[in-house]
Amino acid sequence: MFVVATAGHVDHGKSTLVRALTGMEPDRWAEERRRGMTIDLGFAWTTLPSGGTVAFVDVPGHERFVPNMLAGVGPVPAALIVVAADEGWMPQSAEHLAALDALGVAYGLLAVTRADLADPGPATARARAEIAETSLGAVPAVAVSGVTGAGLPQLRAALDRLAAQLPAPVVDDPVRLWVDRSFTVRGSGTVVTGTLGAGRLRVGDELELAGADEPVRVRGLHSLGEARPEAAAVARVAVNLRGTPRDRLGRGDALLTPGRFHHTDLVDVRLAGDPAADLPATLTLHVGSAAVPVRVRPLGPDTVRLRLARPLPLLVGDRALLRDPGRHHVSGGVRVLDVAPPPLGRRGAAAARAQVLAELDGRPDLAGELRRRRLIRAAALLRMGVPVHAGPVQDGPAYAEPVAGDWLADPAHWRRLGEQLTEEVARHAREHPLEPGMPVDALRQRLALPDRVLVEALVRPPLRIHAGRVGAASANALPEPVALAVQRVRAEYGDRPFRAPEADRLVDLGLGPREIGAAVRAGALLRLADNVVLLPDALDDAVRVLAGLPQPFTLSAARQALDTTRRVAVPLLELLDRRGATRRLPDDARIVVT
Ligand SMILES: Nc1nc2c(ncn2[C@@H]2O[C@H](COP(=O)(O)OP(=O)(O)OP(=O)(O)O)[C@@H](O)[C@H]2O)c(=O)[nH]1
Ligand SMILES: [Mg+2]
Repeated sequence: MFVVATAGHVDHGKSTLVRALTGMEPDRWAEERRRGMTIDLGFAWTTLPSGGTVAFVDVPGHERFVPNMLAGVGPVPAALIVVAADEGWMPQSAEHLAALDALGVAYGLLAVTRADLADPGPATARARAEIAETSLGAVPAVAVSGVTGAGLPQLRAALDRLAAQLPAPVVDDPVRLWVDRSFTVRGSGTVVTGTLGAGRLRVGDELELAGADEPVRVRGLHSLGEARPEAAAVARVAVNLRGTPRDRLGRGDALLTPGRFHHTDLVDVRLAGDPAADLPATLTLHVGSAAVPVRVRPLGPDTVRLRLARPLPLLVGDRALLRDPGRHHVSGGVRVLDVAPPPLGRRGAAAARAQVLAELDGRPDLAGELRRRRLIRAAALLRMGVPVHAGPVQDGPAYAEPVAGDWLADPAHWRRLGEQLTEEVARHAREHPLEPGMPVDALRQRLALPDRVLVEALVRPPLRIHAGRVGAASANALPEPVALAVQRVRAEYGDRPFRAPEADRLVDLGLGPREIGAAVRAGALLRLADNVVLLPDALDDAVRVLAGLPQPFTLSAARQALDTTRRVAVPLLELLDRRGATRRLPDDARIVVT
């Protein structure tokens, strides 16, 4: 199937032509038929001589309904421009053409209608000249009459040729179905329709709906009036949604492949059309079937920042259109450069941003995104429309290896972070010589990293992570003052290993609780109780001495054999009990366990 939208001034015969081609009535509303004027979008389809199907989105020509027209052409890549032979080029001929040009529509046909009423020559020449100046370029023209049927076979043949020119749709792409209609079907519930430009929909699919917490589920699918289990782009589709109230969605909403679109209310864009300086402060942004008021902030000569009145699922590279509804003026097309732009807080930020934007062209670029964002999750980039695993990407790596989890990093930034981490750890060691390294979370904050897995990934030998801290792999090495104090303990108590320094002696040696903790963690001292420390080899020595006693032995016998005091002997024996080296009997005597 291919989908084509009509375009052209009011009463130039668009709907008459669609009716003549398809035998279907594009004007759905009684009011439209009564007034002989299209108000909202109409839909009809027919089979072409080749056997292919063309579906029409028939748009209104009246100037009041240009927003409806834009909702119809937004998602459609081809246009049938209709000009009446007897009236020729008119204001909405021009406005519709400007809209197609702004959206970058590159495929089209000119039908000069009402050729039974006037010579189609002049209207054809003028229209072709106007169209040639736009993204559509030189288009074939067919003179027709919707009343006599003259020219219709030629028009069908021309539609077939147009269909053959269109690029093949990407059916593997994520779905972004811009809703152009929503209604309720008795017994089925909510149904929305739209033009599926890429991707594939299946009954049972879960889709994302902006602003809804829960995914919505496809209960049924129709295309060309028939129920189908699946529909692949390009197609006109009607989607029946399970359990989604009708008032939850309407024109301008989009049904999305979950996790693939970034909802944004702030975008930086490049203008094709009026210069940034000439734009009013507020305009309407039209993209897909959506129309959203925006505030415009000029940045560079052809770049602006748009603040949207409500978020839209936009991707880098999207084309949209800015229009001034008051003046009936299409300001021009825009190309989305950034869907998650940085805030412009400090002085000079806007000018700096303009420079960055001057380098961007709306083509998703992995290396450039990493350079600018420095650190970002792959999933977040994907949601902006930047392929993270697909290649080839121009001038950059086609694939980026995550540095941790699904975090991607600019290589130069990652190297700098690694250096910064080493410096922070060294500084911490200088300022807190007794601590066994810097806590991972403190490092995460110092380096302003969003996730602690990034800190962990940055730690390289000789640094290591131990017990939630980052320190030198030789973190067991004691700070110098503590090492000296331990040496003095060893010198003084080496020959009477079961004598523990008294509390005031510990103070003299400079061994406070923190220093003792450091020495114990380093394995340089053994703590039996508060302020009761021995050299670490004392345990094995004690077992040897106690094994030489008649078994079982009492506390007092042990104390004497070890040549120590109760202050040491009681906790020492308890420690040996806990380690299974001695066992305490019911009468409080002990034996050495061999
Ligand atoms: N003689 C003649 N009349 C035509 C032809 N095409 C359309 N008309 C008449 O022109 C009038 C407008 O036709 P529509 O098809 O409603 O025009 P439209 O472009 O769809 O108008 P809007 O949707 O309101 O923009 C109707 O009265 C048609 O009967 C044609 O080829 N020949
Ligand atoms: Mg019409």
